[in-house]
Amino acid sequence: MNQPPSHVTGYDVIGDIHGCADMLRRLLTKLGYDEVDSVFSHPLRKVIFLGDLIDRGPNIREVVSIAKSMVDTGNAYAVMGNHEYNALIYDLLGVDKGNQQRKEKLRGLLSASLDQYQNYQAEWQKALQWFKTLPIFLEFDGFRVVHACWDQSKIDQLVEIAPSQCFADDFFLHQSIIRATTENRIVERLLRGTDLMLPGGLTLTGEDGVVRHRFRTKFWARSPKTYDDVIFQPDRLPEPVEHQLLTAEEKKQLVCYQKDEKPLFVGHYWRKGKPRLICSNIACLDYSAVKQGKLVAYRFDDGDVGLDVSKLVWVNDGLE
Ligand SMILES: [Mn+2]
Repeated sequence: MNQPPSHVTGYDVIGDIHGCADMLRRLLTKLGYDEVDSVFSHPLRKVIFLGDLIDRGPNIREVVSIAKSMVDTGNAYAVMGNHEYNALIYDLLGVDKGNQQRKEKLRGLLSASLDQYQNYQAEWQKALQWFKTLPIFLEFDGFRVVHACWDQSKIDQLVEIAPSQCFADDFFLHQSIIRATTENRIVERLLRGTDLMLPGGLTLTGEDGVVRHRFRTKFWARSPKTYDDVIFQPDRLPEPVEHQLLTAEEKKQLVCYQKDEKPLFVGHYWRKGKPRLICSNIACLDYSAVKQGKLVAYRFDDGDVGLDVSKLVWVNDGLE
C-alpha cells in the first residue's frame, strides 16, 4: 500500500492538465515520482494540482484517476478548477427541466469529458463526488494556491459561508449558480478571475471562435492607467481600445495582489512560450498543455521565501 511521505521537504505545484495523461506521467517522472501499485509518490514531496484536470484532452479518465489516487493516499492535494465546477453545475442542472440554454453551453464545454465517460457512468459519478470535496483554495505557511485569482475579501466571505471551503454543501453549489448572489461572485472571482467589459459594445472573437464582450484582467496591476496595462489573455484588444484610459469605476472593479503578500500559484490563463513568472510573487503554471503547449510545475522547497524562475520544470507536448 502506498504511504504518503512522513517528512515533506517540498511541494510540486502542477498547472492545468486537461486530460493530457501522457504529459502528466512524464512530468511526474521528471519530478522524481515513482508509480507503485498505480499510485505516483515521492519519498519527500507532495504534488498540488491547480485544477482543470478534465475537458479537451485525450485521456481525461486517466488524469482524474492519477490525481485522485495521489490525493486519496496523501501524496497530493488538488484545488477545484472552473472546469470541474462546470461539471458539478451540469450535473446539478441535469435534474432540472429548465435551463436548456445553459445546459447546452455547458455540454459544449464538457463534451470531451462527457464523451470519454459515456460508457463509465459510475466512474463519472464518483469523479463528481470527488470534485465536490476539492477545496477552492489552499494556504500553506509559505505560499497560496487558487485556480484563477486570490482575492482576500472573497476568500474571507467563502470561509464564512462555506466552512468546508468546497462544494460538499449542496446549498452552496445551488446558490453559486444564481447570477450575482454572494456565492456566485465568490466562485466566479476565485475560479475565473477578474475581467472588464469592453467599451462601446465592442466584442472580441477569440482563437477559439467564441465572441466575448469582456476581457480577462490582471489582478496584480499596480496603478494601471490604460486597458493595455490590465489585459491578461492571449487575444489582444482592438487597437483603439488598447490605449484607452480606465475609468474610475473600472479601476474600482480591479483587484490588486500586493507584492509583499505570500507567493501565489494559479493556473487558468493559457500562457504560451517559455515558462516564466508573471510577477515577483505570482506564478501562473497553465502553459496550454492541451494546445501543443507545456505542462508546467513549480518546485517549492521548505524554507523558500520568494519565487525563482529556475524552479519551473516542464514537459512539452509530443515525444522528447
Ligand atoms: Mn484551464
